Amino acid sequence: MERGKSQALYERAVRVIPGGVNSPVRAFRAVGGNPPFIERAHGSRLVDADGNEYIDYVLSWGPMILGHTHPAVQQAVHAAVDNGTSYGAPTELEVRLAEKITAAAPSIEVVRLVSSGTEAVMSALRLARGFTGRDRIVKFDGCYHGHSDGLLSKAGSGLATLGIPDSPGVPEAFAALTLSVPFNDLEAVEQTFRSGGDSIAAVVVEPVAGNMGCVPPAPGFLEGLSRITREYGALLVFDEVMTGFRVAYGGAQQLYGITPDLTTLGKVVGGGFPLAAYGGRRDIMEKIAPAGPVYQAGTLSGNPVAVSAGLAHLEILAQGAAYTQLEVAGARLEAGLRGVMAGAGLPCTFNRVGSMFTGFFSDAPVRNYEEARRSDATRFGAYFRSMLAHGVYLAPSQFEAGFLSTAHSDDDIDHTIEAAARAAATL
Ligand code: KE4
Repeated sequence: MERGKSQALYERAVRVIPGGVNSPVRAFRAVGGNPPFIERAHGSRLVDADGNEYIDYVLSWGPMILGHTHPAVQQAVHAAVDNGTSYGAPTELEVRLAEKITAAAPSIEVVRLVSSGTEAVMSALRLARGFTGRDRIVKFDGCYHGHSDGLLSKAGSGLATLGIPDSPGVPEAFAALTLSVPFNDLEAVEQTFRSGGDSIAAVVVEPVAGNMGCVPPAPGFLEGLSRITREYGALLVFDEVMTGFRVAYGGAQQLYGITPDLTTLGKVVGGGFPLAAYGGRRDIMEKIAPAGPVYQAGTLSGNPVAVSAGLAHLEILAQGAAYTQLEVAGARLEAGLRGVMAGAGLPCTFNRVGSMFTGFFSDAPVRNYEEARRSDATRFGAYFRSMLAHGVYLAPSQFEAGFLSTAHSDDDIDHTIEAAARAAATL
């Protein structure tokens, strides 16, 4: 596979961009080699600067659920751009998207649009503290909620990928306000609340974890979080930046029948543009300025081009057929990959919820971060490099989720399974 142009671009990039990338996981540090520089994408495919084509299971880390350059999304964006790209003033488009979001997830009575998942979660937790008058937050080891200061302790995603336990630059005073406990461990949550529940503003959770690799909630886990937070007067915040409009049109809260107090959204809702959101109970959200005293703002919040892309995504996803198609494709991919690893005698635990998934090189269940860390990340690196060489672009970390889109064909999946068989023979 020719890689000369990507390599030359990488050597230029590292001189002017930290690590040559604008987000750490893109650097391939955990899997070895330097990343291909992508030039264009279409449907299920990426094409790099050297003309190599890949079946894309990263999909911009989740947003591109309809595949790249979906005609309806492209048309909506082109039309929006022709009307101007940013006004810094309210538009009908934002009202329409807010109405779609609140219709999709009944727990979201009022919603504020922002520009990134980090901003959505940071704002939701400031609101939870402002609403409850309490300071502490409970999160879960291996869950990642963006890079705001208080949330980088024992986080997943890039910190897990790079093996960074926490980040320098976060004042101890901030970190001390975040308590992190094992995912799927209700007893640990109970114990944390018993020892100080009246100072806890909120529990923030990825209802299906994606940032330690895909780890579904254990039966009763989410219900337990709802009970405990209610009992102690804390808020339950579902970080659905990854799962929102991904695992179901109404997100994980629809799939598991749980009503959080606040929800954050991102990725799919932005249709591939910098758009995210946070929302929830009206009595809580109306504490947000200018309706209330909790301040949050953003120059490009509700940007008309981004909102147009999000609306185009949701108009198609609301029809429902996409989720049936994604479940069938996910099951086909899972069965194929499980068969390959079993046939090669390789330990493999495969976690999947709909069209988000992770194959762990582990012979034990993966139900939390500690168990995820037992996976053979070195073997994953070799697998990743072999798959890439055979035109399959996986998430470049054992501790990330992969995604399918409605543009992935049966042939794409069959090619992926064949590539996995070739890779498995070398592991
Ligand atoms: P952003 O600020 O990257 O838009 O969203 C942060 C975020 C918040 N919550 C959840 C559940 C998330 O998964 C994310 C971002 N996810 C990572 C990938 N696991 C984005 C990829 C990256 O960091 O480059």
